[in-house]
Amino acid sequence: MSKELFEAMAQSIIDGEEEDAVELAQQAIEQGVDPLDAINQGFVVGLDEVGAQFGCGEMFLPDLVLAAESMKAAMSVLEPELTKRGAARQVLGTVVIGTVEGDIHDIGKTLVATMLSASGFKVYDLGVDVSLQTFVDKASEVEANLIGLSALLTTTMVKQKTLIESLEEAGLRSKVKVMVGGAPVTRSWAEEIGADGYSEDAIGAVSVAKGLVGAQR
Ligand code: B12
Repeated sequence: MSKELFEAMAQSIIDGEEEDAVELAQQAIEQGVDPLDAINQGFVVGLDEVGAQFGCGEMFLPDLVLAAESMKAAMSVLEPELTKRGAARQVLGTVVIGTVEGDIHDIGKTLVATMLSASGFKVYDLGVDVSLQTFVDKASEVEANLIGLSALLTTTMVKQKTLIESLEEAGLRSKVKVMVGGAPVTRSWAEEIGADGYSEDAIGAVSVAKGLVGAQR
């Protein structure tokens, strides 16, 4: 049952059919499907397929845009559900998160932010194309325990490294932990740039964040 639903979800993203995506997301909630399963086993599968076809020249930018819009429409239905499921917890820590400058991909970053928030973190989501100074200033202003940096392009990953250097220069490196992620980001990159944490997905991000602030996993 869910398998067919997940396949239809993936297809709605591949076809860029926003209305179908919304309807399928609503169906998932009505049928009691875990919203995170709907995201990861349904919609993201379609987005990955679109990304792969774009990468080898079989789909083009308008296809990518339509797929992303459909994905965001589905997320707008599923995210409140994710938040509801994790509501009313003690505050585990404060996180400032955003997509680094030069990069406007926000679907994965927003999912990580939602999951952190649903798991009990106070989250300041700075959005996309965020300047390094904005991260540093906000982290300082809200006395963040953690900064989360998302980068989806090989050309913008390097900003994660620069941010860590900026924190060092500002004398803040010992006060705030840095967690990095995004499709091209790997554990070895995270280690190379001196990040404190890395995760390849949103569930992992929550457990890494808990570990970094010393909360129970
Ligand atoms: C959707 C999409 C777009 C949409 C973005 C819409 C939006 N609002 O986000 C649009 C159409 C705008 C777009 C634009 C571009 N894109 Co694009 N895009 C994608 C696509 C298909 C999916 C990305 C996505 O949302 N995935 C789903 C989410 C859930 O996954 P995720 O982002 O990886 O996030 C997960 C993890 O990485 C992790 N994570 C993410 N952030 C963080 C942060 C922390 C702290 C942690 C711990 C974890 C974590 O957890 C998340 C949840 O599980 C990818 C291909 C792909 N499969 O990745 C290409 C892709 C990233 N794009 C690509 C390119 C080239 C571009 C453009 C340059 C195209 C162009 N010629 O203009 C522009 C760049 C614009 C810019 N300056 O940023 C390339 C990048 C190639 C490279 N090596 O750098 C890719 C890989 C496609 C490809 N195969 O060529 N894109």
